[in-house]
Amino acid sequence: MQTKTYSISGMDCGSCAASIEMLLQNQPGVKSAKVSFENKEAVVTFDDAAFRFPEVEKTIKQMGYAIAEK
Ligand SMILES: [Cu+2]
Repeated sequence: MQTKTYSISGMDCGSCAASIEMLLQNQPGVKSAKVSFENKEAVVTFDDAAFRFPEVEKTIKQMGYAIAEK
């Protein structure tokens, strides 16, 4: 299990943050996810064996946002 902070771009309100947070929480291997609109970042705790960052990145891009490793 590990926790990483990612930067998120493209959010323009708190509900953007809430929808990204929900999406992250539903990804394979994710134990918890917290997205902050103010800080433009996401803190994600996940199981390395199951978490697939490239997939997550693709899904978030399809929603109109971008996520990047810090
Ligand atoms: Cu929004």
